[in-house]
Amino acid sequence: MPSRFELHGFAYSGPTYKVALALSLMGEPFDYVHVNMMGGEHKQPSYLSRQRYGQVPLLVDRNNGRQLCQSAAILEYLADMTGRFGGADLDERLQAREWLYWDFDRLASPLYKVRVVKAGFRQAAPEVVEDCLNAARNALGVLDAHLAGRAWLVGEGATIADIDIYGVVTFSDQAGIDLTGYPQVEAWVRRVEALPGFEVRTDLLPMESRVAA
Ligand SMILES: N[C@@H](CCC(=O)N[C@@H](CS)C(=O)NCC(=O)O)C(=O)O
Repeated sequence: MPSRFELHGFAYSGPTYKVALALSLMGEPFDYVHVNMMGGEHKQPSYLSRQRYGQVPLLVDRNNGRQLCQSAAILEYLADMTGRFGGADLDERLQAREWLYWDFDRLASPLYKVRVVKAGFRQAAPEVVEDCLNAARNALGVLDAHLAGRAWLVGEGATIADIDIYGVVTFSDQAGIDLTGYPQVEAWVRRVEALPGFEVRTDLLPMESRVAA
C-alpha cells in the first residue's frame, strides 16, 4: 500500500528536514520527492500551483488530497492528524505554537542567513552577517535559559516545538556557532537525538526521489 504522505523537498533545506523528522518520529513512512531547486523547479507553474510560495517543503496528504506548505503549519497538521507531539492539553499546544512563531522570528531567519552566506549560496556585507550572527546567538541564549531545569521546551514530553527548533539548531555549526557555549541546548539536542524514530538529515533527505520502504 502506498504511504499516506508525500514530501517534496531539498536535501539541504532545514524546513524540509523538520517535516521529514516529524514524520519519522511519528512513525509515518513517506515518499520523498526531490525538488530540483538548482534548476529552478520550485518556481515553475506546475510546482507553484501546488505550493503558492514557490518554496520547499510541500507535503501532500494522500488520504484527503491536501497540499500543505510552511513547515511550522505542517508540523501542527501532523500533530493533529497523528495525535502525537502536539502537547498534553490546550495550554501546552498554545505554548508549542508560541515557540514555532518565535523560531522563525528570532532564530531560524538569522541562523539560516549566516549559513547560506558561509556556504557560498548568497552574498552579504560582513556587518550584515555579523548582525545575523549576533541575533542567532541571542536567540540561542534565550533557548538555553528556558531549558535550564527542564527536559523539553513545553511540558513533560517532546512536542512539535522541539522538533521545529531542533531542525534549526542542528545547522548551528554550518553558521559557525559552537553549541558548547549553550550547555542546556547541547543537552536538549542529545535528548532529541535519543527519541525513537530520530534520523539525521542526510539519512532522511537524499538528493533524489525515494519511495517509502
Ligand atoms: N517559512 C518557510 C520557509 C521555507 C524556505 O525558506 N524554504 C527555502 C529552502 S530551505 C526555499 O524554498 N527557498 C526558495 C525561495 O524562497 O525562493 C517554511 O518553514 O516552510
